[in-house]
Amino acid sequence: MQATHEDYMALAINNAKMGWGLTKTNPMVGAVLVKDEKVIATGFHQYFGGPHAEADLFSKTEDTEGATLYVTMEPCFHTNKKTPPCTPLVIEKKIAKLVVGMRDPNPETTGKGLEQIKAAGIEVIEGVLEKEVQGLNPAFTINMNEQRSFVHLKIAQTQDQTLVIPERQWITGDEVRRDVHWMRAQCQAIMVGGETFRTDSPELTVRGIHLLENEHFEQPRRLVLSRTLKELEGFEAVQVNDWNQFLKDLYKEGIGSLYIEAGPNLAKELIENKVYDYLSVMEAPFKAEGIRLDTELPELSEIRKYSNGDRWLICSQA
Ligand code: AOF
Ligand code: ZN
Repeated sequence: MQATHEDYMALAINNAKMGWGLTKTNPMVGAVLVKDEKVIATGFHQYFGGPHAEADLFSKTEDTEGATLYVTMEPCFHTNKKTPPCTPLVIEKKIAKLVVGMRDPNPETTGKGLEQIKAAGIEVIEGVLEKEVQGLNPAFTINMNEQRSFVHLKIAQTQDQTLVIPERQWITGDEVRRDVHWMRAQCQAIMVGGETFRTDSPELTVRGIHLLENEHFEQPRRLVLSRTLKELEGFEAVQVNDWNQFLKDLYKEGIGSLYIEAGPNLAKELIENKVYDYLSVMEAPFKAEGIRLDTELPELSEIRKYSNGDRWLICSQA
């Protein structure tokens, strides 16, 4: 059976994900080159400041004439940046067809890359697996459209919404903990409230995943929301009066994505004021006495299950 555009785009998405935790405020992008129904080469944006997916791919093959290039996102057009634009490169390689999942939300490129590629006589197909491709980089899209940091809010709870069990730091099991470290790695800053900081003494570092061995990986900044704490070795105490302004300021400092691990008070404030773009509720399969979340969870869009009975309840605002 012949592979479809969707099949190759799915492969490009898998390639894009290899840049997880390494592209920082740049999007994860993957590419696949196909000729005579064979995959000739693949590529991805490997790290912030490094070659783009297209440049990575074309560095691996000369056999490009007449081929079809699949890229998760429109090739970049603008030049005032760290690496050369991909649009002229794509044209120079004499491919016959370009298939993209989405346009680049960066207004410096949006639509312009595709226009120039079409003008060069290359057939362009857009919107293949668009929803999946959009899901790769929700933070980048928010950054571009709203010039603010994206917020991934995480809470951990029991089935009866207890967020704090006395004398116990982790509510959920090892598999969730590993995923939490991958989530932390995806952000440029991790935040907790002062209360959680005092009771849990969290390290707020990425640990125990192989990404740490990559020379391009950098630990996120560690922020503690507190009006009283001041000197904190390795942590930054921050105060927030206006969340929207705070997120804009963070973005200016190079934080495209903020991961907030909230306790009961902070979670209530953020949920009730809708200060999150993506909410992950990590839920353990039991009930317990302790401090509960004193507000309703928003409607959930997806539920994933772990082998020990833990569940990952996801709510996306977008
Ligand atoms: C692509 N392919 O793999 C990526 C793209 O500073 P630079 O040179 O790394 O450029 C960053 C911009 O390039 C980013 O804002 C976005 O518009 C685009 N990202 N484009 O063709 C890629 N990562
Ligand atoms: Zn590019």
